[in-house]
Amino acid sequence: MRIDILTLFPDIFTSFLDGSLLGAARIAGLIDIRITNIRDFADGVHRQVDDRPFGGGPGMLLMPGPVVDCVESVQQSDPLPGHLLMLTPGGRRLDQQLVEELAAKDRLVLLCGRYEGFDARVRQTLQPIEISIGDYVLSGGEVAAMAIIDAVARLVPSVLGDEESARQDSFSGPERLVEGPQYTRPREFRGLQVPEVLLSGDHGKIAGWRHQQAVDATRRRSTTELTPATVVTFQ
Ligand code: 6GU
Repeated sequence: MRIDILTLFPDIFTSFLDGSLLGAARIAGLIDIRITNIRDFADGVHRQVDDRPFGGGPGMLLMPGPVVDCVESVQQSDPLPGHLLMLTPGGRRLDQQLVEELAAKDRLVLLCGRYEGFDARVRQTLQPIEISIGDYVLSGGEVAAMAIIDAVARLVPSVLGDEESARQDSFSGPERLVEGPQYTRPREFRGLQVPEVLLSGDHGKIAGWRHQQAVDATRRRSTTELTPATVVTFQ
């Protein structure tokens, strides 16, 4: 799979892309990730990429020229055109279903915005797939791009090394359940015991227990609120 990242802040990605999982996947040739600085496509001595919105309003918008030129140049750098993803809070919300769809593609082009967003003609010209990672505001698309790349890469065959671990992850499988509790040694920690069933060796029973735990965890998850009672104090 090839992934292009188009950004005004390429440095943000360096340690992320060289890190353990992605670094190894890139060295092994499983994923080809390339970064392009949108500012390289700006004109003039100032290499301006942003300007104030017509009609007034806060902040600065990304100008269409550098962004569209950058996308066209990156797309044309490979005979296989990529699915163009524009990272913006108004886009389709990322979930594991969308991650699976993206992981099935051979090439993705991730366009990161900054400032208050893109000039609307970027969308009109490029017709990207707009993606958001949740209903909150980030300062730019870079953190969202990293979330997408991380989630997609672990579904690319051989990246994890253990395909079974991706299948067992939260939100995988038809029910999209979160994972229930898991335990390792020691068998007892501060008086807390590992559930007997996990030590039983009965794989059918263990699978049934885990499924029920996942159903319970999925139901509990959506109702947790921040209250004074959720602050844990230590003695
Ligand atoms: Cl993709 N971009 C920005 N700026 N904020 C976001 C987002 C993206 N997804 C959620 N919030």
